[in-house]
Amino acid sequence: MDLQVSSLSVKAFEYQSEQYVVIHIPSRAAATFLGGDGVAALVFHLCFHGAGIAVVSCLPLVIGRQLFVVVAQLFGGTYVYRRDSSPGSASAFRPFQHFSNIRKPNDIESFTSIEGDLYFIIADSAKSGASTLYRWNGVGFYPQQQLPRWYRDTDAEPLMLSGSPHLIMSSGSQRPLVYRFENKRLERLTDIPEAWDVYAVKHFTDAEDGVFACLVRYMGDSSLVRWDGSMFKQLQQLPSRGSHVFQPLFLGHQWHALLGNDYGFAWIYQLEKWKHWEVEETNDKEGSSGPLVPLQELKVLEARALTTVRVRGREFIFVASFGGDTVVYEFIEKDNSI
Ligand SMILES: [Ca+2]
Repeated sequence: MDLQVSSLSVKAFEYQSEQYVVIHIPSRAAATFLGGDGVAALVFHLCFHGAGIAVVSCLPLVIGRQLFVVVAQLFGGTYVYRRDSSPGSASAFRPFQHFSNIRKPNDIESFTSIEGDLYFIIADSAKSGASTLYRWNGVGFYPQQQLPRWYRDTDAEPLMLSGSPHLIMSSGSQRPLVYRFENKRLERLTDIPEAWDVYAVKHFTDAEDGVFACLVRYMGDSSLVRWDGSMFKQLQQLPSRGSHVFQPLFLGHQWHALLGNDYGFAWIYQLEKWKHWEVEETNDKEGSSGPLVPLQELKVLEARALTTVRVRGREFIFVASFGGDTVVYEFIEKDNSI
């Protein structure tokens, strides 16, 4: 299915037991929500306030029966919208809060603390900007912590390590940093070695094999790393000049990863299961191969994000494309490998 619009991001979420997808469409200055009865039913639009604004990222947040959307803009600050659920305005979102301290937002992510509190963080990629963490206090969202200035953070990635919340921040100025979240604060734990100029990080957790992360670099190679209990170790590098997205997804019974390319089409890789994940240090780069093996080319230009949705046992992949149309694929597992 071709949605016939370019988009910068797609995110799936569940709201009142229904699957939704929010699609950020820059040309319409709007986010479209798909959901309800089947994948293609258009449910509601969120039109942003102000003319000529550049929306960078939008994140849906479900708190109880309330639905919020955090919208980060290049100009005019960050807005939190709340869905108005009163009768007669079922499709309306209204401005709820406004934050003006983020100079150049690049990403928004949310996570829940061990105590059950909801947080979201906005990565600030401005030269003198500071990424800021906000906390839901039951009434509204309030700034909780600022990360150091001058890091030029491009991406945040919340994840669980050893049973507690952590956050990886990738930055234009240094290697990605791993923070541990405890006592309502992010504390710097370690960095990811061998990784410079990482644009974004996406992790996945396998019940048997542990925590992995895909690190995408726009210049140079992207890499797959694995958490060994105290640090992330590199497993594989993939040539990725021109990539903004390297994102894991679970399809069928296996982990996969999509690597986008601003100069061409995207590729889906499949993760092989290894008996041992400890990689020997070797200088022999020629012929070295990793657990991600190419599976299929997807004809999506300038892929920027993807999300998977399961509807009645069927699996769909939404791929956001900046240069072409947003495409929905259905995953069909083959009995025999290709
Ligand atoms: Ca992110």
